[in-house]
Amino acid sequence: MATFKDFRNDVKPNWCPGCGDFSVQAAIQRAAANVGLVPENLAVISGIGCSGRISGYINSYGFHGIHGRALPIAQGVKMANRDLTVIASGGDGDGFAIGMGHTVHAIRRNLDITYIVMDNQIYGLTKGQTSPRSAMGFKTKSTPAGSIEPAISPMEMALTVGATFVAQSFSTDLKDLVALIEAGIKHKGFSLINVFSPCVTYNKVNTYDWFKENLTKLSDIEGYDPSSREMAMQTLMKYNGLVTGLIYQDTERPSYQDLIPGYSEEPLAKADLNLDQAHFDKLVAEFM
Ligand SMILES: Cc1ncc(C[n+]2csc(CCOP(=O)(O)OP(=O)(O)O)c2C)c(N)n1
Ligand code: SF4
Repeated sequence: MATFKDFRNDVKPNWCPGCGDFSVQAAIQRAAANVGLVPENLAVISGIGCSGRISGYINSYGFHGIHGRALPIAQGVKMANRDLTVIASGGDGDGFAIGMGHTVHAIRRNLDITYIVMDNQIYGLTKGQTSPRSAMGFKTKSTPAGSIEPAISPMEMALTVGATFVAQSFSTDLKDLVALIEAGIKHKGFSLINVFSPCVTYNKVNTYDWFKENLTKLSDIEGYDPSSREMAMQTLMKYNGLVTGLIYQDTERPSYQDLIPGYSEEPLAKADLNLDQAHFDKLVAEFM
């Protein structure tokens, strides 16, 4: 059986000391081992950003894609090889700005993959511009007088577009984060896990202390029921999205792959795709 050490490689992360993304990397490695995966069964697909580098720091199959495009690639990987556990990952800019269209449709499509967003409320890699997760009034080089746009609420967005698994965590809550990633991997459908992962270099507002002061654990809210979409939405609105834990899970809805007529049990990646000459000629003739 693999341990989290088997998911380590020799690449030294070049994140700034103290960046929240270190814990997310460790959490993915631990969760993968805890659910019984081996590196050959896991694919980590990422977009572009500091957070996007994560796919290079985990010993598994990996693909460092292009900005905002982790999800189309991850869905393609899962469709071609349903035997792989697929984790897509990236920053809040990657998933909720340039990649938002993909995020919305991947959520409602409900393919069996786990999407982990490292949400630092800023663009880290490009040296600190406002992201769609930055609060109104947030000052950066791109909004020197303060942002005049309200922040997007990704958890509420996910609930409105038909999500079947919505969770949120804080990078220092390693135990909770590992448990949520495990639950996301086991969920039969699309799981979205938004992780508050502070950028210590450029975001001087949403710091570790700020999150500690402002986050509420759902496990501390009496009677919270993650099977109730209504309660999930009300709670998110009440706490301005600043809750951690399993927000919502629908265990009934089948995944995309379970619904496609004729979708083969045999992964496309393992199928013999060679065409003999007669079939090839027939195909060409059809298009002539
Ligand atoms: C098509 C495209 N547009 C813009 C960029 C520039 N760019 C690279 S990363 C990034 C945003 C990074 O922020 P985020 O996704 O939140 O990740 P972080 O670096 O904060 O982890 C941008 C705008 C790019 N690489 N490609
Ligand atoms: S710039 Fe921010 S997000 Fe990027 S590695 Fe440094 S602390 Fe992390």
